[in-house]
Formats: sequence, structure tokens, C-alpha cells
Amino acid sequence: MVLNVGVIGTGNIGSDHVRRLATQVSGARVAALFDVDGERAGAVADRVGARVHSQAADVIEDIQVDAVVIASPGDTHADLVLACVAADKPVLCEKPLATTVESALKVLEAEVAHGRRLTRVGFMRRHDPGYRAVKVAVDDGSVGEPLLMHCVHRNASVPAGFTSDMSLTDSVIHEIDAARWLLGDEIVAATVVAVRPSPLATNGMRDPQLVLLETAGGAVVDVEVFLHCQYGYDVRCEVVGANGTVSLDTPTTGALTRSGRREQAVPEDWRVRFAPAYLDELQQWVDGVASGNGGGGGSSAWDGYAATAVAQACVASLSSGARTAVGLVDRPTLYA
Ligand code: NAD
Ligand code: ISE
Repeated sequence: MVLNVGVIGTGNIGSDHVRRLATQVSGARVAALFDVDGERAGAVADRVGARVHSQAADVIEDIQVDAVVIASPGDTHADLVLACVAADKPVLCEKPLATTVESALKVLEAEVAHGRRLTRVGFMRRHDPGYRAVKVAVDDGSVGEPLLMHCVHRNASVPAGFTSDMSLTDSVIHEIDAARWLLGDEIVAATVVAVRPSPLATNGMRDPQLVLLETAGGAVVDVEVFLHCQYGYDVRCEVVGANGTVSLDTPTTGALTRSGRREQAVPEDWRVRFAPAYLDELQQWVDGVASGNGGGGGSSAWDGYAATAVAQACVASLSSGARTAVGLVDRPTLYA
């Protein structure tokens, strides 16, 4: 059986997902797509032989579309996921699930009322071989009880229009999900310290920032987020346990040794660094949907809601300078 996928949003990551679905993922084809930029949608559709619709709802309601990938901007996600749930279609929604806690909660409530998990959120680090190795070492007790997690999230630069809040809601949200997943615990408080801004940060953006996250069980996670680091894309993670530590492997794209020096290439951006993770994420999702379980494991709507709630607490802390508590609703049994 071939899964017919509809894609909404064909920008940076949407067009990449279309290419992967069409050429690398087995058991799937891109049947239909939509982007508000019709020319862009047309060009992407031509490459893979997909239909172009004139609105997102038409992709979701297309009877020849079995499942939907959402890769439009974050503030469009919640309404589109709600439409997928109403249409009983499995959906892989790029992060974030929603840009407000209220809209994330609406998704959660709709899915609970529907009675079946249809939503996966594109927190692809759960599919990265390096992160998976860290998870194994934490879960099998190799490093003992996890106490601390140190993270670095650096981008060479970000597009114009990227804001201080987006460092938290668009970038640190990956560490928020990774910390909840690796430590198996909810985050209950966030504190953000804005560092003296890099002279290269534009539009008054507070960059870098330091983020402290506290878990219910008392572990603490620190994140340096620096989105104008210039030199490349650099994501690091170390979990410090009672008996040892485990660090993320940071794959390079090449190593050059000559003239008494060794140089290692740094990936240019997330496309390069996490390419295997995006592919594994899509393949697992396609296999899961095809086997009738709505898309299998990975980040659920609950994970998407919790990450949004923590990211919003970070935004509040950046603005107030104060430690900010995270209040989550009770976890519905659908996500037990
Ligand atoms: P982008 O701006 O390159 O692409 C967004 C596309 O959506 C554009 O083509 C735009 O025309 C289109 N669009 C805008 N409004 C729309 C609407 N209402 N309906 C349909 N299409 C619409 O952005 P991007 O970098 O591709 O990011 C898209 C999403 O993917 C964001 O939520 C972002 O956070 C996420 N993302 C995730 C990762 C990751 O590592 N998992 C990496 C990059 C982006
Ligand atoms: C982007 O949207 C992503 O999700 C990347 O993984 C992240 O590293 C980057 O900072 C975000 O802007």
C-alpha cells in the first residue's frame, strides 16, 4: 500500500519534506499540496507530480489524501491540526504544535474528544542517532540518576524578522522537548537571562540568551541559545548523572589534516545536521500510519502542548526577568 500524503507549506522544510517523501521514504507519495505562494507550490508540485490545491482545507479534505504534513508557519499550525482531527486524518505537524497555550489546549481537547491519537509533532531530535544514544544511556542507568543537562543551540544566523521571543519558541523549543523526553520528566519552571547582545544581532534581538529549566523531579537543564554565532550550526547536549555523563555525538561533515593542523567542518545548518533524523521521522510516521496506529510513537499532541507551555513560560521570564512557573493541565489518559 502507498500512503498518499498532502503537504501544507512548501518553504524551506516543507519542500525538503516533499523531496524526502517523493524520493527517499518508502511506501509514500506526495499526492497534493498547498502554499499561499502559489508559484512556489506549483514548482514543488511539478517536481513530484502532485496536485496543487487553492486552499489548505482542500488538501485536508481531499479524499485521495490519507495523511497530512504541515510545514507552514507556526501560528497556522493549531487550526490546521484541528481540521485534520475533524477529518480523521493522521497529521505530522512541524514544531511548534501551536504558538499559544490556549490553541495547543484546543488541539489536545479535540483529540481527546475524538478518542484516537492522530497528531505527531516534528520534534525530529528524537530520531537523531546521537540523541538516541544519549537516551539509551540515561534509560539503562549507565550514568546513574540524571541530575543536570547542559545544552548549546547555535545557528550561524537567522532570517530577518526573527525575534528574541522566537529564540525560545522556535529554537529552544527543541531543547524543551529533548529534555522532557531524555529525562522523562515535566518541566515546572523556567528562567531566562538575556546576555549582552552580539553586535551582529539585528533589530534589537536579544541574542545570545541563557535558559534554565527545572524539572518536577529536581533536575536542572541549562541552554545557551545563540543564533548569530557565524561559524555554523552547532547543537550540543550532555546529561550529567550521579555516576557519569553522556554527551551527544556532534557529527561533522568532514575532517582535514594537513600542515600540522586538523580541521573539522561544522554543518552549515539544521538541514545538513539533522538530515538523517528528518528521514527517520518521516519513515516511522509513514510506517505507523500505514499500519493503522495513527503515526506511531514520537512526539504526541501532549508533548506539543507541554513544549508550548514551557516556551511561553520562557517568553514571560525573558520579559519579566523572573523565574516563571509552568502550569500544565492534568495529562489525559489518551497520552498515558
Ligand atoms: P518558510 O518561511 O521557509 O516556509 C513556510 C511556507 O509556508 C512558505 O512557503 C509560506 O509561503 C507558506 N505559508 C505561509 N502561510 C501559509 C498558510 N497559511 N498556509 C499554507 N502555507 C503558508 O519556513 P520554514 O523554515 O520552512 O518553517 C516552517 C515550519 O517548520 C515552522 O513551523 C518552523 O518552526 C518549522 N521548522 C522546523 C525545523 C526543524 O528542525 N524541525 C526546521 C525549520 C523549520
Ligand atoms: C528552526 O526553525 C529549526 O527548527 C531548527 O532546527 C533550529 O535549529 C532553528 O534555530 C529554528 O529557527
